Amino acid sequence: MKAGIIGLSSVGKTTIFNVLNQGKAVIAPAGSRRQEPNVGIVKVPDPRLEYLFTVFHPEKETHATVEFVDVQGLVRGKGQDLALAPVRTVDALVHVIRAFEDDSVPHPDGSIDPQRDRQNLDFELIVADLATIEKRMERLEKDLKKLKNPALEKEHACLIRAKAWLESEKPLREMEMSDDEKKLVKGFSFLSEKPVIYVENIGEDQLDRLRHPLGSTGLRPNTEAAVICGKLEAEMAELPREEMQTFLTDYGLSESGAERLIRTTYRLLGLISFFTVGEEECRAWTIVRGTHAQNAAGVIHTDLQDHFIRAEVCSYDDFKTHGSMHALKEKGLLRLEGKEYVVKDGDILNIRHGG
Ligand SMILES: Nc1nc2c(ncn2[C@@H]2O[C@H](COP(=O)(O)OP(=O)(O)O)[C@@H](O)[C@H]2O)c(=O)[nH]1
Ligand SMILES: [Mg+2]
Repeated sequence: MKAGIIGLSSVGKTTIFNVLNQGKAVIAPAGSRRQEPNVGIVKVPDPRLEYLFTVFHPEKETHATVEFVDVQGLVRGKGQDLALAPVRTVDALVHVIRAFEDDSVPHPDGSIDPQRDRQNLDFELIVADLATIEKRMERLEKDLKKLKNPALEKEHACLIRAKAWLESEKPLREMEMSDDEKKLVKGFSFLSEKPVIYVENIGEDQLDRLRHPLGSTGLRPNTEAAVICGKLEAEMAELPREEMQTFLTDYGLSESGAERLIRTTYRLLGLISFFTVGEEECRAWTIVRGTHAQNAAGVIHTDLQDHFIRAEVCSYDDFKTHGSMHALKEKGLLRLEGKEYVVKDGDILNIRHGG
């Protein structure tokens, strides 16, 4: 699962990408344009998994991951095809919006206005999608003149609806669609259809906003919001773990902005984790919410899916309360579930198979 970081230039995209990666992608000097996107695989922080490591002391500790892609800045109204191409393939957008004041970092529109920038970029996505639709409709209408084909007619009707929606300046992520339409639309990789996290990059003089997390009220469908201070996070990422903890506590925060952002992205993508445990490896596996046990087994190995018999399941909370698999078994809290069982976030699974 991949998330693409987008936004105007010099809003802090690469700074935030680096913080997420605890890595060192090149920060282009303000105003320059770099072509290749930075790509990073980021561990999803999970205190539950950390606890399991302390119980099992496994040889291998494996977190779930999300991939982040950092593309070059977008320029308003300049035909975004080039800049947006790497973003077509991502599953969600992380839209970084500048809220920090800093005279040494120029803003393309001359002033700091997060609301305006957010609307402008949303508008760019809508325009890019309209261009995609118009191109396809031209072709489609030619073909339909030659041959009446029910599949093409259906596509045409769907695109007409999507076009009208976009023309009313609404993103496709807010349009209700039938399953058929969803499938059709998927093939176009529309930008305004992707779920989005709006990330406000605040200045060090606005840190009190971190202590007032945004609720989900007022959020549009398929969106999340987060506040982060790129500069502070970059400084924090340099600190050893314990010092970082003290630092956070001093600010009255329970986790870093980077951790919060990664977890928010994971949630927005509709992802949850289940665990496998043992002395060899403790691991978090990623599945889409609603996945059945047999398919979840397939994420570990196709053999486990093919020869699936039962899943031995307990919840993380039960495990934590009782402290060992043995105790759970005695209490009857270790369940045997069939292939249709819907795996829950935090389930600990042991796949019984006949392979
Ligand atoms: N004052 C301040 N400067 C920042 C912050 N985040 C990024 N910058 C600076 O803004 C400039 C552009 O940052 P960069 O991450 O390259 O932006 P990008 O073009 O969106 O990738 C750099 O000089 C950063 O040091 C912040 O939170 N506060
Ligand atoms: Mg950059």
